[in-house]
Amino acid sequence: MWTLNVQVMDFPGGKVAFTPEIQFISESDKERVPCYRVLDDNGQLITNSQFVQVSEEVAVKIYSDMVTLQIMDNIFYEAQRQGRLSFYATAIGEEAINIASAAALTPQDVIFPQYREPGVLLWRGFTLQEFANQCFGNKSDYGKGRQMPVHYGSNKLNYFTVSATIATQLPNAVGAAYSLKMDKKDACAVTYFGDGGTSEGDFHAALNIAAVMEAPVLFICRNNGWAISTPTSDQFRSDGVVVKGRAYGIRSIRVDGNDALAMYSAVHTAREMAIREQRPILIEALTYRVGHHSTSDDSTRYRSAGEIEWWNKARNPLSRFRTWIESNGWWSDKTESDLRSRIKKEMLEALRVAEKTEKPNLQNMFSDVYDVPPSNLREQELLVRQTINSHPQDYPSDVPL
Ligand SMILES: Cc1ncc(C[n+]2csc(CCOP(=O)(O)OP(=O)(O)O)c2C)c(N)n1
Ligand SMILES: [Mg+2]
Repeated sequence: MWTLNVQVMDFPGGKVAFTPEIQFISESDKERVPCYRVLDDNGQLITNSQFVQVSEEVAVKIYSDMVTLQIMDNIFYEAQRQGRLSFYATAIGEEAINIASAAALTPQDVIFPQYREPGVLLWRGFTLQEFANQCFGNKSDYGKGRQMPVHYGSNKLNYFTVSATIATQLPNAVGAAYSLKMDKKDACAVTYFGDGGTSEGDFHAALNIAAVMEAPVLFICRNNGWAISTPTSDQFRSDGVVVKGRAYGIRSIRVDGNDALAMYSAVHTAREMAIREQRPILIEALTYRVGHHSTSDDSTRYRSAGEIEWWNKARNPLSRFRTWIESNGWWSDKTESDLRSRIKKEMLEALRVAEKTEKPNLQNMFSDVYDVPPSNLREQELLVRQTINSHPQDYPSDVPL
């Protein structure tokens, strides 16, 4: 406890009381910030929990989209293992964060994603065919095959294209939020990032400028315990991410990211506050990356298979939410098996179509940045064409020249 002197220093930043004690602010509170949840591990509603009611229609769509995302991930992952895709990253274990947060937003809210939130696009209506086209980089891919798989984007769905450079989307989101503020729009910007992203300077710069400019932006951190092989204990010494909000003057909440109902309620409430009060909000969603970081990683090299399995079984976001919708009479074994077989069929068909669709013309590698291509780009294009001509066997035959 501080002994405060009534005397104050009238400092440019406001009035500050004096104290005669040498007392440092503690590096941590005695107790960790609690985690908001609505459903317990078994999917039972916790008595007296506060939550935003969801209609049957929304609840069923949340669950169906979580299942769809899981099936899409499993099929794309296997396709990569068969050598049909160059790369893939699953969102397994993080389906509730993906889908329930998206459900709490409106289509006018502008999304600035990392790479593990394809569920937000799925919720907004991106089709399995559109996902497959991007992963195969074919001529129907909006990115014209210029990005790695899972780097989706959609103008129509207000979803900025994924950028692989960690945390660069955060300052962009604040700029977009400030623009929405100036235009007095009934919308906010929403940016997603991982625990690893909080170690980037961009995270801190973005939080600070958002607070100062009172920008309506939601910072949604998926704290899944790992940044590739780096555990959070090597990432920060604070009580996770949630406490960093206060240092920048940002209202913050910690949520059980595997509880779809809690995620929905927290994001819904945060969105209303962000727009009504014109302020940023930080949400730390605690979860676990059940999949490998990507297909370039084998996570059993740095964590036990037992730990992964425990999270997959005991903390599964799908089974928890399913128990709740079933208890409301909104779901059954029959709807589950119908949905799974329909989505699996649709996914395999989307994969088949995307794979046999022609690739974008080689020329697209050099266009769209400059009105008139500079000489170095023209030289590079010439060099590529000459090399292909002299070594045609080393280049894919399905890329039109
Ligand atoms: C600026 C930058 N540094 C390093 C990398 C390499 N990298 C790709 S993903 C990743 C880990 C990110 O972890 P986190 O933000 O926790 O997200 P998660 O993969 O857990 O969803 C790193 C270090 C990168 N893409 N960009
Ligand atoms: Mg992480």
